[in-house]
Amino acid sequence: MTLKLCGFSASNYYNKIKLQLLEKKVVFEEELIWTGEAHAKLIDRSPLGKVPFLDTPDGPISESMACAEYIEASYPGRSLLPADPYAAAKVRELIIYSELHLELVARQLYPEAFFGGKVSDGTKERTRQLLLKGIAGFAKLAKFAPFVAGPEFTLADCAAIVHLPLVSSASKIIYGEDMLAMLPVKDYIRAMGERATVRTVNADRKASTEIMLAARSAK
Ligand SMILES: N[C@@H](CCC(=O)N[C@@H](CS)C(=O)NCC(=O)O)C(=O)O
Repeated sequence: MTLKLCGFSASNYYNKIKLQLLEKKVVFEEELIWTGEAHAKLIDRSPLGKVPFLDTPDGPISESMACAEYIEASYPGRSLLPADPYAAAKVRELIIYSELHLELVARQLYPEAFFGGKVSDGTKERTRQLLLKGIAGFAKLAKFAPFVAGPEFTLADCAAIVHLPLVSSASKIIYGEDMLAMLPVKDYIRAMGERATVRTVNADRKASTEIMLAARSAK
């Protein structure tokens, strides 16, 4: 059975795994599943109803970090995690910072920033404080030399490439200021955007985002 990546290409977490698979040249299929889809299609395979999830010969795996670790262990070819335990821990640390302390925090702003909704002033202020803290921490760890964890492309890049632009644009839209502007994120994203794998992910993301926004406005 061919490994199957399930979800939709507008999702940053889906794209983190898609980028990993493309970079490693793993043969995989994609199954288009929107969140909120029929119970059996989604919840039975991803109990919190989130994407991405993988369909593997052994069964489904949800949560992108668990998916990423499974892929690294099952398809050793080109490793996106350093062999050295400390270096590998530093890659995992960066992923946690970019997700738990940046993206997940900025996500509070998405309803207003991207989907025409409204976010309360209280949420905006609390989110701003958490982002200031998260970004200061991330800034201490991120190398951008030229990759986010140092001289090699790693799983931390798969995460940074998909998450950082969302944090930048959400903060710009809501606070009138790109809160990542003091980091070389723009140059990094531009350079990463030249990789064939990132071009593929971005092209699919744009097409999927248009479909998602059209479906939302038709509701
Ligand atoms: N911690 C999860 C986050 C995944 C996530 O939030 N996915 C979004 C799409 S980008 C989703 O499925 N949202 C629907 C929901 O939360 O119900 C992971 O790493 O896989």
